[in-house]
Amino acid sequence: MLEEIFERAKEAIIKGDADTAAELARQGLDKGIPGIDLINKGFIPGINDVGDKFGEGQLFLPELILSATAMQGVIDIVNASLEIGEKQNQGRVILGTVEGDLHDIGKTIVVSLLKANGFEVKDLGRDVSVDRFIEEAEAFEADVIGTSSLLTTTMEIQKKLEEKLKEKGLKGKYKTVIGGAPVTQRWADRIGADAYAADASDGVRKIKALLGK
Ligand code: B1M
Repeated sequence: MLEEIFERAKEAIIKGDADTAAELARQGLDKGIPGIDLINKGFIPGINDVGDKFGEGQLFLPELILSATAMQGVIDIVNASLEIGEKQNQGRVILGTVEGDLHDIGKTIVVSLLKANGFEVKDLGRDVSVDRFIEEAEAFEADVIGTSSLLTTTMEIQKKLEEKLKEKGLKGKYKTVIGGAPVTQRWADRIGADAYAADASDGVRKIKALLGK
């Protein structure tokens, strides 16, 4: 039964069928399937398949946009189902997608899961400049700056953030966590980020570890 819902969820995203995807998300939640499982095991494999086909030239931008829209609808439904964690003192995190990058589906999942785990989170949205990350971190008195990058060309901004933090003598003040499909532990080591997170659950785990929780 579970496998069937995951498979249908994947297919709905591949077809860019927003209504069916939303219906499956609601059905899955009603049946007690954890939202994060629905996303990780059903909808993400769908959007990854679309991404692969787009990369291979088998799908084109209009189809990619339809699938992305269906995915966004599902994320809104699942995020709304995640309750804000009771303990609100886990730490303060600002999170955004880096400058030049408009991909925000994954970043938004990370924001919701952090909130569900009792973090205070400021979502800076997408296309966020290095200067803005730093200004917002200062104003929010953040413990952690999280950046998401989905394009190989925009990963460079994560490096620039590390450089700017060093330049301003702020490197130790904020822990930095990086994520996004092309991002790796190797990249984190290379640029001197404090942690790399492969997915939203890993993000929560890594941020807790960085803050000694
Ligand atoms: Co675009 N896109 N896209 N796209 N898109 C990719 C990234 C691409 C790999 C597709 C491909 O060619 N195979 C490719 C990049 C190639 C490269 O860089 N080498 C690509 C391209 C080329 C483009 C455009 C240039 C296309 C064009 O216009 N010709 C354009 C760029 C626009 C821009 O940003 N300036 C573009 C546009 C779009 C849409 C707008 C249509 C749409 C985005 C809609 C939106 O986000 N609002 C879109 C989509 C949907 C994708 C794919 C198919 C799916 C991305 C996604 O949402 N994944 C993507 C292919 C792929 O990644 N497989 C692709 C699901 C999401 C849950 O995963 O974001 O990885 P992800 O997040 C995960 C983890 O990475 C991690 O946790 C999340 C949850 O598990 N994570 C973090 C992410 N951030 C984190 C931060 C953390 C911790 C964990 O802490 C700080």
